[in-house]
Amino acid sequence: MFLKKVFTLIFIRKDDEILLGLKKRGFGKDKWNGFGGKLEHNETIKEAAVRELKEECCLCVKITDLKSIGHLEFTFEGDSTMMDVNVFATNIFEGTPAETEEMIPKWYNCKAIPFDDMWPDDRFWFPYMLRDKLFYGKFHYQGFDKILNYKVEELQSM
Ligand code: 6U4
Ligand code: NA
Ligand code: NA
Repeated sequence: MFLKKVFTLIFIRKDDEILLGLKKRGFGKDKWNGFGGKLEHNETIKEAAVRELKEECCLCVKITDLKSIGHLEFTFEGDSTMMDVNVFATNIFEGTPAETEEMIPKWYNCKAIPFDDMWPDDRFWFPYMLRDKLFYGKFHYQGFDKILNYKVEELQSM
């Protein structure tokens, strides 16, 4: 049995660009990724996604503009925790991305995603997101660099 921990992950899209952030500390340090984190007490998943985006790169989005686009599950050899990651996207936002204590934001062209400096699983599910397909992915890691086994599939609905 796994102990499930819920996380959010949000991607901001603008024309042919996507906003990524370089994590400055903690889990996933020095990797480019979307913005997100754990839920706080009494918070819904979408409320957490909006809060984390604001905290991590100073952008504001409305809950009603968030689209659920994917679901990811991560497990690690020798660890009974399952990271349950709810992925969201929107192209409606207010503000200009700014560096914070946690992240350095940067717009990337969708054809030039820096996969070598991201979580290894990202290259398997980003293509679904970039083609506007809903997806489910499940990855079992050894350490944080090696994927022992995985499954990714397109979903018809979330
Ligand atoms: P604190 O304790 O406040 O620093 P918090 O911001 O709540 O942490 P954090 O940053 O640890 O949470 O959350 C991890 C973030 O990384 C979430 O947005 C989910 C995302 N994430 C975790 N594993 C991932 C993976 N293998 N691939 C990926 N994103 C992942 O693309
Ligand atoms: Na975070
Ligand atoms: Na956070």
